[in-house]
Amino acid sequence: MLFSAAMQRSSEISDLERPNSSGPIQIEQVAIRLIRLPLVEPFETSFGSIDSRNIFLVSVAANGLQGWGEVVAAEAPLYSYETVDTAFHIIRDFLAPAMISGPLQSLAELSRRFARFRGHNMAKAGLELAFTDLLAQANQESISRLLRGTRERIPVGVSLGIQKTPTQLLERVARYLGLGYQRIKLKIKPGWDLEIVEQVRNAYPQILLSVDANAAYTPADTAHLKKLDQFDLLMIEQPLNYEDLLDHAHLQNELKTSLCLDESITGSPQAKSALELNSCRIINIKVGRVGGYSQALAIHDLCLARNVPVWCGGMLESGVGRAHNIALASLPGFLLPGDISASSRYFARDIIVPEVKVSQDGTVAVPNKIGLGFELDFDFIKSQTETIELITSSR
Ligand code: OSB
Ligand code: MG
Repeated sequence: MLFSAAMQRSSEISDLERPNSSGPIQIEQVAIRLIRLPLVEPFETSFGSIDSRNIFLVSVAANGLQGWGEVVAAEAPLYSYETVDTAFHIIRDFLAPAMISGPLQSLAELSRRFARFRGHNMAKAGLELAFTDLLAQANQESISRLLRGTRERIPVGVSLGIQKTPTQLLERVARYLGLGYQRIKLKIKPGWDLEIVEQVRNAYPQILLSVDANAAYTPADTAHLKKLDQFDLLMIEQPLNYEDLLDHAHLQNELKTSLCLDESITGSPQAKSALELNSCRIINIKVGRVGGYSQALAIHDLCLARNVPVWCGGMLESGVGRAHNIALASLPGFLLPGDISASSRYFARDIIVPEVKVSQDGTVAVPNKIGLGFELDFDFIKSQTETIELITSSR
């Protein structure tokens, strides 16, 4: 079944090359908007804690349509070297001028135009997402449909940050299981790992449980990490450094539990290397980390062809980024629950209407409306806006 899905996709792989059915699109304006959204509770990982999200929105305008995307960079270069400020600079000074420099025939043409600029995937992805929303609107279809998504509902999980006490963590696990979430992911770091995983596993012997270390361990911790094997985890996400594919391969060789890579996979060449080296058995796909839909689809297709399950990661996105993640996760290779939680898990109020809801069976509906499939709450966006910058074609 997986195989036939892969075959079916491979004939459609050139979809991104397919000229826009509505003809070439000349982007007239790129708008950058920074807004501040407080988190309902602080989110702590092995690299630090945040209590609000500086949300970076981009919109692109052409022929009376406006497409929206989100740049997932954080304020500090901890998860990635990119930051809100570097992405602002790269978009304003390089990517947006390239984007408006001439008409675009396809999404593939946009990603080729960006490819000569090295790195800065989150900045590139924001504009690719916005362009994809605009293309979907021009074609009068949903983003999921444009990407050849096959699912009407997607399974979801929740990522639980490091807490002050194990009791607080267990309270949150109970709360999200009660809301229907299909998988619990625990953030771990040295000192917050074996004991808390053991407590959660003992309380819930049957649930899908995984851990994410955000690169907090080294190969010297191999014996320690092997102790996680006893907890029947779905996966251990990114235990080692983001550049150490070889060390991950050695670790995977020592472990029963599947490794999943997040930070290490910055594009399809890295995914290919990781799979050839056996650095992991599962891949977390984030459009921001890999530079947009073109790379995300390439990784998806590569994994589907090799029977490697993928799932959609998250970056505490606002509704705009979340809507794009939902569209991506509707593709057939997304076999595991994504980090796509309800809006209310992150924010008291989201910037889209309706907000994203998780149903009691732990799934989220893939909208079939045109474009993003959600309305933007412009009044709320305006009230939270801290910075706006417009880049307009000079011709
Ligand atoms: O490593 O997956 C990660 C959030 C910010 C940065 C990195 C990660 C995360 C999460 C949360 O785990 C995922 C989400 O719910 O958006
Ligand atoms: Mg991760």
